[in-house]
Amino acid sequence: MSYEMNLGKAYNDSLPTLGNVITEVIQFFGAERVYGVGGDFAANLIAAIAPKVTICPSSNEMHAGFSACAKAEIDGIGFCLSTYMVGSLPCTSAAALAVTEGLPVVFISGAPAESEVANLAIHHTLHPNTAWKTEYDNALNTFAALGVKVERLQGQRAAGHPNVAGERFYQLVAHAYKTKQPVFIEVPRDQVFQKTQPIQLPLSTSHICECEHVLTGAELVVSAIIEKLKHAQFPLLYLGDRLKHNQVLQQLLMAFAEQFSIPYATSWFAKGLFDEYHKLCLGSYNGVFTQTSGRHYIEQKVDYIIDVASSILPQDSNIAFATGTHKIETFENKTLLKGGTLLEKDLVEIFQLLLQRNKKAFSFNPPSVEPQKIQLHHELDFNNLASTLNYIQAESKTKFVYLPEVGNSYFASYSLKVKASSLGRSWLTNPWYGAMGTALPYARVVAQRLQDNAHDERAVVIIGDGGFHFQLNDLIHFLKDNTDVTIIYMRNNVFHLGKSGDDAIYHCNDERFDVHQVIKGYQGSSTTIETVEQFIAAFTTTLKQTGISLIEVLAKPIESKQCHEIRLLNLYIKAKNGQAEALKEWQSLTLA
Ligand SMILES: Cc1ncc(C[n+]2csc(CCOP(=O)(O)OP(=O)(O)O)c2C)c(N)n1
Repeated sequence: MSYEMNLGKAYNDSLPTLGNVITEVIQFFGAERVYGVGGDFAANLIAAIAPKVTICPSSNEMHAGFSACAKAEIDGIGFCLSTYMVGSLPCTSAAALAVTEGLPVVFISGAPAESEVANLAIHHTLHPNTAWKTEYDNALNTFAALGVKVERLQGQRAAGHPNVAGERFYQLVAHAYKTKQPVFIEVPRDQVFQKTQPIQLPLSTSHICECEHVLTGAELVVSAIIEKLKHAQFPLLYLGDRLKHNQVLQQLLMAFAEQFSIPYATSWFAKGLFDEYHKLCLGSYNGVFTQTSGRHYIEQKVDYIIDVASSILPQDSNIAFATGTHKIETFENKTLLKGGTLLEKDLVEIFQLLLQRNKKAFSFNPPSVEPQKIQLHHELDFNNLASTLNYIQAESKTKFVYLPEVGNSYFASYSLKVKASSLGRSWLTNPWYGAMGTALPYARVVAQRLQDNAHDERAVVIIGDGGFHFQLNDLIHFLKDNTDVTIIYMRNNVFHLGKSGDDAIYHCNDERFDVHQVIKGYQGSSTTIETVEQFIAAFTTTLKQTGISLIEVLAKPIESKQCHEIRLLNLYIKAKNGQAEALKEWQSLTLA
């Protein structure tokens, strides 16, 4: 039976193809770029999507996945396109990152045509030659095992009835958007140009969860907070990373802080979401690891804390590595507003009411900030990298968007003081999952977005040599995209963070390696520096350069050159292991 005979000609004429719907849904969610790698099972998808949405090729599928994660971080949703199995399986690393960091990333994979799924073994499937049956679902099962919602779209089942694939695609993407979790969708290649039921998209993404906020009791919660504020003198807003996708809530929080002069601090994982130069900002707090001037105020003065959108389950690195020094974690007079509902509608309601109902304003005197001290003739290393960059950022009109890579660079970056950028983020990594290999795929996306925004802002990657060599194939994309990036290459010739012993496995580089030849190949500029003064000059020069600029810093993998955060962590581990000297020093640091 034809569609026409079943549902009428007019309806039949209105049917889009699945490829049309997929493209429209991607556009509806605001993704003007998708990251991916092609392949025969993805060819129809590419043909359908590419005329309207740019599909940026990545160096490999894992990097495409990481770039889609970065896109989700800065723009609220990311799409990654790959071919069947051989392409989708390398994305599992990025999918695991997205699960952990709470990122709505849609992994779309081409798949065999429905008519191909039978008894013939298909290339790219997992199939030893001794197999006695075909297996098509390994990728679906693998993503499902990570806790990801998965589905293979299906074609027409009843003759004359158009398929439901387009509607399913929308619902899966909406699920990712609402829950801030990745989804994995396989699209049989023969379905891309088939007709599917037409869908009417909501007016905008903000209409998606309209009827789904069913929690009640906000008035009562607000009364309790107002009562606590009445008795407080030095309240604090402590802001967690679940805020990262919710600009409405971010704006409400800033309005609340400003209207009543209540200072705020972020958790480590929420670093970079708010302007750390704002007069109410006490920086990013993490117990003994905090170096900002706000620490003393938080630990000595604050008498009431509203803890907003931090993790439900305590996360070791975000609570001062469970050293017991995170004063906010153990603070008694605190209201916890974790936010449980879709798009944090419960928190939005609470802060809307608080803005209306609270009457008490406070007078906040920001703690005095000592001018950044730098020693121009000292060697530059991890111990003074952050303070030197802070010195440059304070003076510079250009706003830096930092992309620290996991390794010593990641830890050193917590002492950076960041300015607000047009991205709404000025410090971007995967702080909780902690995967090495993401900084360049992330920086590529950031650099593209900064180019679109055309403000005076710069992507700044801070990366060890091990980390750099994980992913330098992604440098080609900066050249192709004509985007600008400054890379601080902290070269110590070893995988230093976590190094225990001197086995061959820790040696990630070779003394003879000439990074300048590599950068030259990508038409970039590079230099090697030794002192703080040379670094400042070199870094400032990169801000005027286009394309890739790299500064090679000859870092020494020795204790005295490590950043404050790592030295403290090592001291804590030694103290825990019972070393008397370390124990004494640790106690003197934490008993204050
Ligand atoms: C994908 C992945 N593999 C391994 C690790 C473990 N790891 C964390 S830091 C690190 C070494 C980093 O070395 P490098 O990039 O040279 O920076 P450095 O610590 O020397 O500054 C390793 C192997 C990880 N976090 N992620």
